[in-house]
Amino acid sequence: MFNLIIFGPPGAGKGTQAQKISEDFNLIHLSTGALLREEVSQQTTIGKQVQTIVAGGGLVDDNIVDTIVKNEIEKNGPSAGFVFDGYPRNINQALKLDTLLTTKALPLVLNLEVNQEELISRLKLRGQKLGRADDNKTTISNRLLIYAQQTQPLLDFYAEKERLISVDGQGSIEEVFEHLKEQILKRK
Ligand code: B4P
Repeated sequence: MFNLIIFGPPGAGKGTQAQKISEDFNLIHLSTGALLREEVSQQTTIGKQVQTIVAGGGLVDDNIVDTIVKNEIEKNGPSAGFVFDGYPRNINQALKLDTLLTTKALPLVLNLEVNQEELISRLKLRGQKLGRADDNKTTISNRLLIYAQQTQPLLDFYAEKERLISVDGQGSIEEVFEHLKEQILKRK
């Protein structure tokens, strides 16, 4: 079994593509954003703790997110392969993930490249359609800024380890998926 990280700024299509990849390659889709939103909607102890941060587009504390990911990996047993979506988002999380996967193949990183105008327009559209608390103008700017400061530097981290593949994320959902699939099959 193998592992993948789907990487990119907010609105790049991570969740969309991770879903399709997980179905096609029989991997488990692990979205930290979705898991955090679930904690919030259930109003668990963690959910109450993180709801303001998630709604404002800030990064949730590493210990909370790392624990959620660790639990999901353990829950699914040693033979499961994952598509990590939205994780890691900073260098500490990236180092943590590699330690959590010591007995598994270290994930290849698929980076979706999408220009800023397109990102903003996709997120605004989703805000209008689904009403997600963090898809509004102010929060979108905050998320893009945090991405640039804390998450984007991981591209160098993975490139140095020769684990990074960048793909144009600007075609249709199907076109982007075909490009990703081609890259995965080359390395599988
Ligand atoms: P996420 O859920 O990861 O939010 P996201 O970055 O917006 O990605 P998402 O997967 O939802 O959107 P996508 O690009 O697929 O995180 C939410 C929040 O949770 C964070 O702000 C943070 O507070 C917290 N969090 C999560 N992980 C964390 C971590 N590791 N550490 C700390 N905090 C964490 O899609 C966007 C839109 O584009 C969709 O509407 C989609 O339909 C559309 N789209 C996709 N592909 C398209 C295409 N090819 N063409 C046109 N539209 C497309």
